[in-house]
Amino acid sequence: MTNMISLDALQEKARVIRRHIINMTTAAASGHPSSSLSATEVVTALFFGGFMNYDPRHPDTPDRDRFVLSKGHAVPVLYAAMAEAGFFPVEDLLTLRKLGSPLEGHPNMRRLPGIDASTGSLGQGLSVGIGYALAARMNKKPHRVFVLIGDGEMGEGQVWEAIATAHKYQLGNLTAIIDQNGFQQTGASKDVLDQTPFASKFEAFGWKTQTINGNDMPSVVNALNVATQITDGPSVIVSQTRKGFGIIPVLEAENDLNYHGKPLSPALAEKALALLEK
Ligand SMILES: Cc1ncc(C[n+]2csc(CCOP(=O)(O)OP(=O)(O)O)c2C)c(N)n1
Ligand SMILES: [Mg+2]
Repeated sequence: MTNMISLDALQEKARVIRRHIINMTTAAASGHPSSSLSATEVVTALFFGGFMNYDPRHPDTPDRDRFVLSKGHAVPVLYAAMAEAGFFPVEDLLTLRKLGSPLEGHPNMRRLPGIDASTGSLGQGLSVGIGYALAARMNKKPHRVFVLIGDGEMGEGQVWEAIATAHKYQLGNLTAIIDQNGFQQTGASKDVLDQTPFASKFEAFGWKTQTINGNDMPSVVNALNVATQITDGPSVIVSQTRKGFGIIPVLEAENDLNYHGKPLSPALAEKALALLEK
């Protein structure tokens, strides 16, 4: 496995990744920092906790594990992890959303080596993951597929078709993670379309489930340990998080705990970075 580091180092890496997220979205004056921050422990553990096989020098190696960021708007967290992993220079993070940069506002697999799926149109990532998982089985390859989905995104009907399909094919090489941060674009997920509890619904579709505090690194590492041991069918981690985790006091002061699709102003970014120092 690539890049397996200790729990303390993982927590420190998550802090570094949060700083990148703030810096790159503020520099771009655009993007989705709060959606990226809720998923930071999960993405950090996947890339640096020894759960994913990848080679930044050979990003297309066929035996790599696949990561599909279905909630593609949260791509700053993925770019930050990829830069830290050595896929491209950390300085390039500041080209986010700039004309000509491969670091587009949503992941584009045709522009940036190491991106496994072009996403941004919500609802499609689990279907892509199923394709990868079926291909691995047909090719007799042992790699795993991880798909990160938003809780608002779960309102897309295609996701539920994919959930049924993954069970039909008993895809033991597929792990889904729901980033249940409680918000989506227009408000609280429970007000827009309450689909909780997620776990019992997945169970009814034949999946194995775990529900965890997804901003607690030890819980995330433990859940990924369990999930990657499962080989007889698909499993999901319902990762209960907070949007903007790490800089919540800043969002509270702005009276907007969702803060969807808004970068921090340079002044607010300074406050956020100070919070992340502590
Ligand atoms: C098919 C589709 N419809 C609408 C959008 C616009 N959109 C971008 S982010 C978002 C909210 C997503 O909420 P959630 O999945 O909970 O992600 P979060 O930002 O909370 O992590 C929406 C509706 C989109 N990208 N794709
Ligand atoms: Mg959400």
